[in-house]
Amino acid sequence: MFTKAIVRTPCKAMVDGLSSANLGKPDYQKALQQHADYIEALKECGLQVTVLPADEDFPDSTFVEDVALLTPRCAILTNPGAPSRRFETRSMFATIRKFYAEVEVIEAPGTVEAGDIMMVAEHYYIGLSERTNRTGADQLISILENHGLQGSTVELTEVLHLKTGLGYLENNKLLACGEFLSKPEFQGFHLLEVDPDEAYAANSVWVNGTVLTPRGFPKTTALIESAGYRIRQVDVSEFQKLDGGLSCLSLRF
Ligand code: CIR
Repeated sequence: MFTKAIVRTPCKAMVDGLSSANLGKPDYQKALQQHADYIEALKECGLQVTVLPADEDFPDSTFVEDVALLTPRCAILTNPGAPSRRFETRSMFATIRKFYAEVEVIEAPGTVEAGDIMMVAEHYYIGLSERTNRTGADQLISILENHGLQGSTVELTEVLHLKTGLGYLENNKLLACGEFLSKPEFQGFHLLEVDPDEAYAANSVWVNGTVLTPRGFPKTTALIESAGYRIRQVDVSEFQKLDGGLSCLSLRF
């Protein structure tokens, strides 16, 4: 069970965030409203939410998930592979120190963005992507092992981050789309196959028994419901325009 979450209010500069989505620029006022509802959804799932102020220096800084990995045993500050996001970690360090006595750090030339990391109990799957390199993944695995946890890497070819196409819903159930459906490392899971038309909804998030899903993806919502989960839909259309999914908007721990 998670008890806490960290989020960051989107900044006005988000309209200039990184994107390959071709869905147009986000509407900032709408993004603020959607972000407020996202916070409400986390609270409904029983989490105490720390809301960090908008940081205009970093257009993508609302996607806090990428800059840290918070586990039950240790906290790790990442080193984002996107140059414009690299120093988002500075202010996150101070925040994390309030919750963890020690913070481990991924160091250059290693890069890691934690959207590439999927936790399955004590095992962490790490996507090798344009943002997370082998050196970063190796550093991460050795930090995890020092804390009695394990990690392994997964090659990505089609998506931005590992969790762009995967969502672990606990109980061995894994939402998966595209390239992940056939990867050998995931064949032991009960795969819930996300329709390619609704690929964005593969990034749904289990929070204490409820699954947060993006609004507007009825087939995936029905699929998750039929697997026995309670659903809380959240409209995140303005974040989708920046390639950001539901998981990217919070650190849950
Ligand atoms: C980026 O390209 O870095 C942001 N526009 C979106 C980050 C999404 N984060 C995630 O998937 N974990």
